[in-house]
Amino acid sequence: MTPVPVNQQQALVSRLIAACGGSYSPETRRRYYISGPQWAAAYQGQALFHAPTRPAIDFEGVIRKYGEIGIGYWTTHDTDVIPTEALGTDKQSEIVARIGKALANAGMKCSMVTTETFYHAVWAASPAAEDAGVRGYADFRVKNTVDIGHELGANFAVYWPGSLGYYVQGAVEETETLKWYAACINAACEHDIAVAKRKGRATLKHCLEAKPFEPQAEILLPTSDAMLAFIASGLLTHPEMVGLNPEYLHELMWGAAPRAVLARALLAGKLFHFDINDGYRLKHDVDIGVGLVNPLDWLNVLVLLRAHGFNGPFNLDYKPPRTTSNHGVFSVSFPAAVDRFITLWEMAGEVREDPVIHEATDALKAGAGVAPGADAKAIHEANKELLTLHELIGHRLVQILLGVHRGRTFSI
Ligand code: 3MF
Ligand code: MG
Ligand code: MG
Repeated sequence: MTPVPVNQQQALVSRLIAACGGSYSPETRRRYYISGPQWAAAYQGQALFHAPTRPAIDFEGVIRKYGEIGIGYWTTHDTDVIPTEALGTDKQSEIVARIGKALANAGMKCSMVTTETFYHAVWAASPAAEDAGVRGYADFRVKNTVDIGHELGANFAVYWPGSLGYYVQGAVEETETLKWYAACINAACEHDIAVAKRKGRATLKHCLEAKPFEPQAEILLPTSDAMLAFIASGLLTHPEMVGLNPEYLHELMWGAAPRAVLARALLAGKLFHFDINDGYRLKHDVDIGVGLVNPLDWLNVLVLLRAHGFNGPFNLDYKPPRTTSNHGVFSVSFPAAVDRFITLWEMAGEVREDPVIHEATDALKAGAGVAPGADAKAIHEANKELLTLHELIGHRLVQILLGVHRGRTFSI
């Protein structure tokens, strides 16, 4: 192939992504409760060891592009769009009004707002620091985010306490820090109740998001299960308003089975919101697009969620790789992530109706019909042929993922 000059590269990328096929129309994409974060599209490729590879892009640009793709909802941190020094001022109202206009022009809604409590130097000792001044400022920030959320018509507020932890052991007393953190969540919920009443709106759903490590060395609420215990600990004044925003990769990062994490959240009635992405077990937060690493596990996750009537929000919290250009972010990265999600979601519907899986599952539940008793050997002997169905179900799921159940075979 001859070299491709830079002025022809976008056209090539656009032609090849069209050649991939498998994409849905913006109208179809809008039927799913999928949200695009401001920070995901505006991510410039930087990290501790990485310089940015993409120029900055403002919220008007992100919202317009999301609208064109057919992403129905937008999410943001307070400081993704409002400079820290402008928070709570007239400048904030001005920016929020501009956001409202941009969303209306793009046919989008704001579904979720979140407070940045990890980036600014003020959070060096976490939002639940020893100093009452820091904690008072944290209360201001989460309450201000609640205000922004109601102003923009959001229904969810997310909290990722990434800086709630430490680098050196013994410097903080964990129970004290957790009580202070609970007081901050309480401040947000209590403020929400007052604002919602004044505005005649429902209160927001407040969602805690866990990540096991990074940016702190040790995190005080490292997993969704730790957060369930925190919600039920008696420290929250409104535990009914607080649930979870699990992130797929954050659970893989500590070695969990994300689907089992989600199952525990569902049983507790606390699966409120879900950050969707992909990556590798026991590695750092690579934030790869949904389905690019673990499509089979993703299929199974969506089977579980469909079985329990969880229809979203699904928040595209991933980072377009630093090899992708700004043109690529909106021509490949976001549309392809949405389309993989929709395909996996619809496939999960097929799994739920698959006659082979139905019959195998029913047979396993019917068992051999031996009377319950104390004879372990007899029980196993009676059931042992049926148990092969576990592997058969696994095979069938892979067939569905690969399209083999529709007759796709290879002959060589
Ligand atoms: C970090 C995250 C965060 C949270 C966000 C929402 C930057 O790994 O996942 O995204 O999702 O702060 O509260
Ligand atoms: Mg993450
Ligand atoms: Mg996240």
